[in-house]
Amino acid sequence: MTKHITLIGAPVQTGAWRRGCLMGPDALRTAGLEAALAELGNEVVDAGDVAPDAVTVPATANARIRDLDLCAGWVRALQAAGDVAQTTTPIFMGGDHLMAAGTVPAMAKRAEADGRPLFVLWLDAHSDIHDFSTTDSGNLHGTPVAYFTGLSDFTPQFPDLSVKVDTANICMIGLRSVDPAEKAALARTDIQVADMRAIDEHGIAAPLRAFLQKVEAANGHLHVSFDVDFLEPDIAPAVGTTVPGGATFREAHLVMEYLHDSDLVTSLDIAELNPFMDDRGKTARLMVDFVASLFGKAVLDRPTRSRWT
Ligand code: 6HN
Ligand code: MN
Ligand code: MN
Ligand code: MN
Repeated sequence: MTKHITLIGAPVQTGAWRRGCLMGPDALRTAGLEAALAELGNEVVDAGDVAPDAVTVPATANARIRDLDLCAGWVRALQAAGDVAQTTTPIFMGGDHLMAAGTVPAMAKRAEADGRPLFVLWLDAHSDIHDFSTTDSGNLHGTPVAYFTGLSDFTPQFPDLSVKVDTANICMIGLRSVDPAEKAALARTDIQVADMRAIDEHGIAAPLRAFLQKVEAANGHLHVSFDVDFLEPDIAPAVGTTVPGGATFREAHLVMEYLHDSDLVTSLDIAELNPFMDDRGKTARLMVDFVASLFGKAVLDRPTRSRWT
């Protein structure tokens, strides 16, 4: 079925310590994202890049937090940018993972307007569930989950959220670097977590299948937030926060195929791509390949939903 896809560039890099994620959207364009999706029969529009709002916000008690004004400007601008994609499938081309503090609330609002709950699949080495007081690094890409779930208060620096994501609707796959405060925060929630150990023991399909069945049963919207560091650094070096022992090509590819076959995905983030760290564009090209698989590139056609029910 033809999907109407809107590409939205989110060149935010102030959430990360290493600079370079601002080139992420252009690297994905250069690697041919639009053509790869169009070739599969999708209608694709590149809406260009979002720019951050110019805002000055009050300082937080934690003096380590970096680039707070610019980060707050990005969160505001990306929440508003989600509105342009009301009836299409947006692909938000990041940008560091702070982007999700903008994109996920926008998609939650959209789902609510549709009378449906939003589910979030978080593919990442990290849980990104710090808040303004617990972050040691001061890098705000480590905080979006605590914000969009309402687990911590981020006001008045970030907008007050009218719609929050229910923690029961979140599944994190690929975790292998979780700070102590994040571990404690996760333990207090019902977020489903499949860390790398669980994947080694049971495979990557089992937790994904269980989650997709929940999304389906609830008739939910599904937002996928794909942090490049979910992947093994050997195959995806273009990321500032590499952690060894990530998802293999085969594992990540299977996730993409399941997501496609489920026909449940309503929006996608591509986060943390830092082209400055890439090896002849190989990570950008790999991400294009994965996104193409999510949107229908397959060796053999399988009936929709056949792989996970
Ligand atoms: N990401 N937990 C570390 C921190 O600095 O708070 C790493 C965060 C990584 C964020 O990968 O999107
Ligand atoms: Mn640009
Ligand atoms: Mn992340
Ligand atoms: Mn990460």
